Amino acid sequence: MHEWLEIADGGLLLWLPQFLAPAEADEWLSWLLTEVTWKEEYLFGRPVPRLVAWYAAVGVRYTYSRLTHVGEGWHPRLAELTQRVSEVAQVEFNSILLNRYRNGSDSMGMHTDAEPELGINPAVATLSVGATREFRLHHLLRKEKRSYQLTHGSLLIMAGTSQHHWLHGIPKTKRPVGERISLTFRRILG
Ligand SMILES: O=C(O)CCC(=O)C(=O)O
Ligand SMILES: [Mn+2]
Repeated sequence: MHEWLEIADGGLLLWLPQFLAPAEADEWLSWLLTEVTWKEEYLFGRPVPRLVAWYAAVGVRYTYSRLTHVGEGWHPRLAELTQRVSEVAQVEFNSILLNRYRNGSDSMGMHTDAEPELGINPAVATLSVGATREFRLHHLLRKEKRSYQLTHGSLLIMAGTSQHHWLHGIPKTKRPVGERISLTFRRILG
């Protein structure tokens, strides 16, 4: 099966740079740009530096950074993609948080995905399409760092104890970059 990489303190990573073939990734990028209703999200009265969207079964709720998303149902294409990613991760994902980084000024600060509704050692899978952006992982206590270039069509899965010991995020860049969309798959416990 797939080769998971062990990182400090029981974290696990699976990196599949070509999860989607280039043509399939191109098709997803244009579909997501046109079919998804992208929203601005506000945190403490200020817009976060990216656009977001959320898909899950009706009524599934996810709260992060004091924002609650409630599922309004699946698009069949996204349900099918979730199934594909779930098979690789060996986890039944039931939601997707999508992030759209319009340019190098859009970003996501270092954080953990450790919300209680994800359970103790959640797997979180990130599928990327569009421009390549850096994904950073910093150990919370050690000086250890890791960095992945999340390329068009790539899949990165964090599992094991990753969310207890490692922060992750997408830094801003001054390099001119086009749009990137990440689809982050999670299992919200009922
Ligand atoms: O865009 C990414 O690759 C990271 C997204 C992320 O960490 C999140 O949505 O929690
Ligand atoms: Mn995250």
